[in-house]
Parts: sequence; C-alpha cells; structure tokens
Amino acid sequence: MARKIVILTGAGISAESGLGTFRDEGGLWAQHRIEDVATPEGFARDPGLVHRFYNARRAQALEAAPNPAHEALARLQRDWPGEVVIVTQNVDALHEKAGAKAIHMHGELAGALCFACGHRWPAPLEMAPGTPCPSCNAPAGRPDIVWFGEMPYHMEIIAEHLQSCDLFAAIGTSGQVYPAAGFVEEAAMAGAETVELNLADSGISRAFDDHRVGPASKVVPDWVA
Ligand code: BV8
Repeated sequence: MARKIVILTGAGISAESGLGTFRDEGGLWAQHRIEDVATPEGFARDPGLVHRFYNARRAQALEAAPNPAHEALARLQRDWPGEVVIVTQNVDALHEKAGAKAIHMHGELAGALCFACGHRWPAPLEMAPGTPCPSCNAPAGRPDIVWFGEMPYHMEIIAEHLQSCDLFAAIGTSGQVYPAAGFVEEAAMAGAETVELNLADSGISRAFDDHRVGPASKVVPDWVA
C-alpha cells in the first residue's frame, strides 16, 4: 500500500514568491504588533488598522505567483500513488494557484467572515470597518483569518490525517505557533517518519528524523524528485 504523506507548510514556502514571513529579519511581526493586528482584541480596538493590514497582504497575495516548491507539491499530490495531504498555516492561495489542494487551518485572505452570523463570502479587495454581511446585513465583516486565541479550522480532520500518515513533512515553518507546532510529535507518536525542510533550524527541528536545509524552491523539488 503506497504511503500516506502529510505536509505542513508555513510562510517560508511562500517567501520566494515575494510574500513576507513573520519572524524572519524584517518580517511582518517586526513591522506590526501581533496584539494589534492578529487578535480579536486588536480588531475590536482598531478594526481599521486590522483591515488595512490584511488589505495590504490580500493585494500582495493576489499578485504573487507560486514558486517551484508549490509546483513540486502539486506534482507530488497529482502523481503519488498514495494520499498526499497538504495542511497550510498560510493564508495565501499559492498551493491552489499551483494546482494543489490544501487544508487552510488559519483561514484565507480571499475570505470574509461575518462575526455576527458566521456567514462566509469571497472578500472584496479592500475591506473596511462596517463591511456589511451579504447574508444578515450586519456591519460585521472581518477577514476570514484565525487570530491568536481563536481555534484553527479543520482540527478534527487534521488530527485524523496525523494519526494515519506514514510520512510527515514540515516545510518553511518556524514551529513557534501552536497547535501546528505540535503536529510533528502527534505524527511521530502515531508511527510516522518525519522530515523538516527549512532554510535554518526551527523551534521544532529536534523533533524530526531527517532535515533538508536550503531554500524551499530548491530543497522541495529535490525532495519530491
Ligand atoms: C489556539 C493569522 C486555542 C493568519 C496566525 C499551546 C497550545 C495551543 C495554543 C497555544 C499554546 N501556547 C500558546 C498558544 C497560543 C497561540 C500560540 O501558539 N502562541 C505562540 C506565539 C506561542 N496559538 C493560538 O492562539 C492558536 N489558537 O491555540 O486556540 C483555542 C482552543 C479552543 C477554543 C479557542 C481557542 C491560533 C494560532 C493561529 C494564529 N494566527 N496568523 C495570518 O495573519 O497570516 S499565526 C502566524 O504564525 C501565521 O499564521 C503563521 O501561519 C504562523 C506560523 O508562522 P510560520 O508560518 O512558521 O512563519 P514564520 O515567519 O514564523 O517562520 C518562517 C519559517 O520559514 C522560518 O523557519 C524560516 O527559517 C523559514 N524560511 C524563510 N524563508 C525560507 C524558509 N524556508 C524555506 N525556504 C525559504 N526561502
């Protein structure tokens, strides 16, 4: 029976597509305080600031193209005889633009969410405080993004995949944010082999059996080949 592979991706896989990471030199968290732009409290305090933060990233993500790492994962998902599940912490659509399917555990820049009724719809390029919900009409539109202190999406199905995979790979993530940072241990406890593909050591490197060090656009196609 061909092996089942689960791949967790983080901001590092999109770095060479021109999208900023969070914790690298000059990254997003060097420019903005997490508390101000990626928490429900920050949104309640200053929704305009949060909308501007995500409007800028939405526009950037729209322009961004997948790089050879995204393309290699799409090929693997298409050609591998077993199941390949991509779980991404990223909110850009670069896996989909490369032709892959991914589980978006932290939401998507392309999505809007009504915090009054929970309705989801395709986000306009620019959202602003008071964006009306097309379903309940409340002025309650927010980016469909999972902020700190909020439950990531699809956690049950992700847990099932971690329990049943033969190989777990993490690509371009610093392993600083939970629950994603704990996935490698969950997969290893269930018997999976584990490999980390990253430019540098991460907060979870010691948990992996194998490491491929280098830029994703190089090490991912080499790994998939
Ligand atoms: C929750 C929004 C509970 C989207 C983000 C223990 C258990 C559970 C929770 C916690 C816990 N301890 C603390 C918590 C709370 C918190 C947390 O983890 N805090 C941290 C800071 C300690 N977690 C949460 O709040 C989560 N929610 O647990 O809810 C709950 C339970 C029940 C009911 C209600 C609630 C929510 C987490 C999601 C938060 N949202 N962002 C957005 O704006 O984009 S997280 C943010 O960090 C991003 O989404 C990103 O996905 C995530 C991880 O970052 P990375 O992707 O790893 O990026 P980073 O810049 O850090 O690293 C880049 C990496 O790439 C580096 O390793 C670098 O070397 C590498 N790289 C760079 N260039 C390249 C490269 N690699 C290859 N090639 C290159 N070219």
